[in-house]
Amino acid sequence: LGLGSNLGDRRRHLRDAVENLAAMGAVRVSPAYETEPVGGPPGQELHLNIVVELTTDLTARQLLGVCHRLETAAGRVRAERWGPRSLDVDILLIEGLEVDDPDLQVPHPRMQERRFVMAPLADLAPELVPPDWEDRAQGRVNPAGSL
Ligand code: X6L
Ligand code: MG
Ligand code: MG
Repeated sequence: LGLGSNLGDRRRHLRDAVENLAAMGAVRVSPAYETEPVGGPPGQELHLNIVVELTTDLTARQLLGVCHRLETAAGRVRAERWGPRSLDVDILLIEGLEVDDPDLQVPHPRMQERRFVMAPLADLAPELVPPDWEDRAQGRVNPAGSL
């Protein structure tokens, strides 16, 4: 899972989400990165991004529901597309599964273009990132310690 926040108490939103995910299964959490906004309207605050590995019996659909519930719990309001958000939780990869539905694509089709995804993913699961990912990813990121 890729998690990000650029509104309000970013660390708090990410920590609360990880705590809730830990009730769904075993979690491993990447270091945090402070990241330049990619896409979306100009003038946004920096994001705090992490990647979380969750070992769970949930289906992909159930997991998507959990992601949306966590966003709502963090007070996320749907305003402009790709605008500031208190919490974003995206499914990146599910071991042994591919999904290509309109509302759910796994693996996430654009994850390799985003440094804010690939940097924490490379820390957490280096076997999952291609050796040349740094050449293709966009957006500056800076290590921001652990959550
Ligand atoms: C052209 C058109 C090039 C659109 C890029 C890239 C759009 C990424 C949306 C794009 C384009 C996104 C985060 C973020 C967002 C985040 C950081 C998105 C969705 N979420 N930037 N931008 N961290 N640093 O979590 O990823 S909006
Ligand atoms: Mg996202
Ligand atoms: Mg999302």
